[in-house]
Amino acid sequence: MKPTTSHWGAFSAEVDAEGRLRVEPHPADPAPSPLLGNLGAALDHPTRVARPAVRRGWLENGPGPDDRRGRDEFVEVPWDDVLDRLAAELDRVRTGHGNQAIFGGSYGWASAGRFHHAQSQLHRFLNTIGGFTASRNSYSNGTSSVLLPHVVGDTHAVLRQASTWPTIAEHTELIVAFGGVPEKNVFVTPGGVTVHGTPGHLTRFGGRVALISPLRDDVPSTVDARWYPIRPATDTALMLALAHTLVAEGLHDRGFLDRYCVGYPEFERSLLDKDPEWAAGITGIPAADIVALAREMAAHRTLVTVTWSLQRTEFGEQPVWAGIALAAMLGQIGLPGGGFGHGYGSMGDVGDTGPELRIPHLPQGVNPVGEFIPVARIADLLLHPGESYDYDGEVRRYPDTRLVYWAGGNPFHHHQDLNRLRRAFTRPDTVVVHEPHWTATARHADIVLPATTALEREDLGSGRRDTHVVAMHRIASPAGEARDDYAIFAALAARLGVSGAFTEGRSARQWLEHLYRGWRSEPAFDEFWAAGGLRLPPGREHHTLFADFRADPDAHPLKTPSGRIEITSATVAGFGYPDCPGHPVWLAPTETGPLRLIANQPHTRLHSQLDAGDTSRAGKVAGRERIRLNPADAAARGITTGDVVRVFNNRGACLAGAVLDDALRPGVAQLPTGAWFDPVEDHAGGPLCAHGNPNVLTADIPSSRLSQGCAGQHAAVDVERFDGPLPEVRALRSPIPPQVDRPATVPR
Ligand code: PGD
Repeated sequence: MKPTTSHWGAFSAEVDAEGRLRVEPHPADPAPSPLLGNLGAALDHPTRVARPAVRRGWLENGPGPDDRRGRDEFVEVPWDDVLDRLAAELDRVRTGHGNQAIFGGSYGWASAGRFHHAQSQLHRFLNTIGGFTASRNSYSNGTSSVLLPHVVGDTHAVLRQASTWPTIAEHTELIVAFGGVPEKNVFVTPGGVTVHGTPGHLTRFGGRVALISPLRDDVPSTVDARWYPIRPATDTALMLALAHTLVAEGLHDRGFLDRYCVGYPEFERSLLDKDPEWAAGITGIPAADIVALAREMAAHRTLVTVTWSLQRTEFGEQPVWAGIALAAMLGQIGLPGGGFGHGYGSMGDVGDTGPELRIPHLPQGVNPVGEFIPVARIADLLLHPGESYDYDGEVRRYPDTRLVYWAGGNPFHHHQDLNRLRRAFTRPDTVVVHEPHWTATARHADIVLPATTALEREDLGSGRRDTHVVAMHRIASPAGEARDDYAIFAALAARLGVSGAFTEGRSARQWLEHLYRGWRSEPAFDEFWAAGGLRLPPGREHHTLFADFRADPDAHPLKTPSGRIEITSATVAGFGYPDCPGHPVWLAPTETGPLRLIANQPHTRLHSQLDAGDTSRAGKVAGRERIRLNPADAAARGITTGDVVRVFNNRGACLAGAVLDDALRPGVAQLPTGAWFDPVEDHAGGPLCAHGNPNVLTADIPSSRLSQGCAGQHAAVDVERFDGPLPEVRALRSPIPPQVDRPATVPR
């Protein structure tokens, strides 16, 4: 058994005599992730891209816009040939159109491993050939990361210096959890997590939890929570009514608001008519419960937390900003275990206790092209070159994109309104994808280069707040002709005359040694490697910026224009965005429908990764992604558990396998993200995903003009039983026929 790690945990593994992967969790891990069960599919699975492949239309007609992308067949091409063609195409685009015509944002989670991190490799390579148009922010918390600097001056302080779970256990009496603290997500931290402490902390928490979510299981079953089954996308209305009650009953902390905040009076004036009866009509939470909760919050050490999913919606700034305003009114910001938290249960490292150390990483160089897009505007970038849009007080323009290069991400999983994204992907001249698997993104590319998985290469692995740095050993040899992203870029760099700048003359193993030595001298690299990693010194309790601010706001001002918490921001007000005015407001979702779909993170895989793995497949119903429905909504539609249903709206439709569950409030359906998009070309009822990807239903709209963040968490939909002939799920097979005659060379 050899050590390695993944975004969902460290483990040892080996391939047994029958070619099966045997996995043992890291001995220090008290709660190994169920996602380890998916790893078998990372080996020689039929969905692995075995050899470089080029779309027939691109091979025959050359680069150019093409609506056959995603529909055309692929031809396998030898490595040298495909690399020659790709190098020539990169050169054509950069010399003919300029480097900003290359979109290399390439958003995505890729795999654990600091050196072979796919985006870092791509960005370093593109920087050595003159740069690229980048993307900014994330699909995870891209709305908050633009808003928070205006409100508290710092994103890091909120996301990475929250009270730790041990502090919460000691001090917090009440957690008011907007979006809950979903256990499924705490197994994951980008880069790796060796000791999963959060599940145990959650189970042991002895205080009270108010769970505010349409889903009862948004806290672990071991937590004794009081469930407030709120209508989706109405949390801000509830927060405003809680704030209204605090004012009406004189329970707000005037001293804190005067000393540490600006813009409270304007906000308070806006609360006048936001009483609990008003909110009850919007949220579905009885007025008496709202009043009682507000009183309880004022009487105890209270942590107001908001999950990242709440900001992944239209007007997603509002619940975050209103949550901060509410916590400020309670006057507990900066006290241990009190105040505001963001992302508990959204990711493993929020509230975790590991050290906050900078671990080695691959330098990416400098991008000479200044262009970027907010990450979730990818379809607009391709569909609307030259058009202007608002972003955080600026008016920007989309550059003209000729070549899209993706490594380590799956936009045909992560983006909204996939039918629109398909249209957007017809526009560029060339789409290049490095992928271990035939994902939907690979199937929408012109050039698909087979990448190794983390099991097939050596690396250094560690995540934020990880307790260990893992010496990631090679567990298996590469599937088919897969190559490391590094090897692919090194070969392209050689063709483009920038080999030295890209590789600095190092092999992959030499890079690992180089990065490690630049980070620490003891133990020596060989010793570290032989030991399988090293345990990092324990971290101290996070130093919280808000504690210093509370102690002396003049000596430790926030980085906002006023140095204070901006409950009203003159800067944001000055932008004049109706969808994100100068202080938190209630804005009703623009789309309504018979059911509100929650398209949240799956508990059977990380995003779309390893959807063909055992844990992921075991969670499916009738081979499709599982949709949960409240029994009353199902009964009204004649649906029972195990039925295949069609989930639809005016953007698209998908099939899913129904499960009835009263853990959902009526009127709500839940279909997690990540089933590999499987479009049925000629379905009579319009475009249909046979497999259950909810992003055919979500709208490609930004959270607001301020942040342009992803709003994919919700969609207005309806559901009906599907009695027609069932289209087969083809996404978990290879698109290349097994016995195809592979040409040794392809005529040019
Ligand atoms: P992954 O499935 O992790 O999804 O979107 P993201 O694109 O990150 O994709 C990573 C891809 O990288 C996989 O296909 C994997 O095979 C590939 N890969 C892994 N290792 C390597 C490697 O070493 N080299 C190469 N070349 N490829 C590799 C996630 C995104 O989805 C996120 S972060 C969030 S938070 C969003 N959440 C939602 C949501 O809540 N609701 C909706 N509707 N949509 C969302 N989309 C977003």
